[in-house]
Amino acid sequence: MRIVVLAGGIGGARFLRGLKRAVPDADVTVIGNTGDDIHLFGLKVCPDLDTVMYTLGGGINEEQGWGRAEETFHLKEELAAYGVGPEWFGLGDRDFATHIVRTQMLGAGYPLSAVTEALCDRWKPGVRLIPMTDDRVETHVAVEIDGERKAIHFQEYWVRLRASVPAQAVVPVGAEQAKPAPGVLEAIAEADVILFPPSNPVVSVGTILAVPGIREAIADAGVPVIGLSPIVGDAPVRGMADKVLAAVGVESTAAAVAEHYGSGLLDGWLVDTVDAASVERVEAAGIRCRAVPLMMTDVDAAAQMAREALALAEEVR
Ligand code: GDP
Ligand code: FO1
Ligand code: CA
Repeated sequence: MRIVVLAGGIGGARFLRGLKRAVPDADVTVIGNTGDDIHLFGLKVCPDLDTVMYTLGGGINEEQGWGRAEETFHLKEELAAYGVGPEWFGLGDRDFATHIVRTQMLGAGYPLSAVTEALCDRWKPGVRLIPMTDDRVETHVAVEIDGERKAIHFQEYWVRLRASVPAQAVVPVGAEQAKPAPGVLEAIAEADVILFPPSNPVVSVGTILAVPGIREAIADAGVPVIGLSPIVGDAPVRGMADKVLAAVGVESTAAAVAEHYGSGLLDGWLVDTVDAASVERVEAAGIRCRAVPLMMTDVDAAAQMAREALALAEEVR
């Protein structure tokens, strides 16, 4: 079975680990979000690609959900001693090596997709991980600070400000001109099923869908497209997805997120059992819906979610 998954960072990565356990023989292609990417200290950092790569490759800091296990921060401390920041972004020593290798390869002329493949040669994530595009896309968030409206990098909004000010708009800068990376449209066209894991609908899945051609390819693939809600009990399970959902005028409920994707894209949607009352509303929007446990408390729980998603795919096929 060929499965395509559109993934952000932590939510996507933990779901993928479950999917691999549920269907070890499946051929899984992951289209990764690169809108969170940031240049720091002259290095290109790709948080969501790395989160997927480290999580599936066994190198992730489990508690944190991002960054490397057994990490140290000597380099960051030395940079800070020179007054070189930003101090608010925690790049560890082990993680730095990934960004150095990536930046070196990009500088030598390799596209990000080829670089990602090379990094995965080490981590062996067991999936084919492709960035959504080789072109530069950077998510910016419009905020008002001290009466002044400005656009800041998504990481500054998320990590430095902890989404503490309202997001007035979320803009994937460069997306309109971006082309899907090699293999993205082919994987979608050849998929037997397409999954939206419980990733952020705006700044993860939404950014991937903003690359011209990807949304259309999914809608035209003619195979079941099944999503899992990242919103449980009217709030994100972790993070601040409610803040960016508000920016696009979507309430933080499992049903509203399904309607936001819409029946033109989604064939099926899983909500958590605590949101069972919203099944009717989602089905009224033309999307088949089931309520099942959606908390990824461990890999087995995530695997069971993957099985439910694949079962729903068979129901709508
Ligand atoms: P990020 O890039 O690290 O923010 O990760 P993603 O975009 O892939 O996923 C973020 C989303 O995952 C958040 O909106 C969370 O609500 C959601 N999430 C995290 N853990 C769980 C879980 O156990 N169950 C569900 N249903 N959603 C989760
Ligand atoms: N998230 C944080 O909340 N604080 C950090 O200092 C931080 C550093 C960081 C470094 C590398 C990396 O790959 C990810 C990192 N993240 C950090 C997570 C990540 O930037 C965000 O959680 C996601 O991009 C939000 O979607
Ligand atoms: Ca992310």
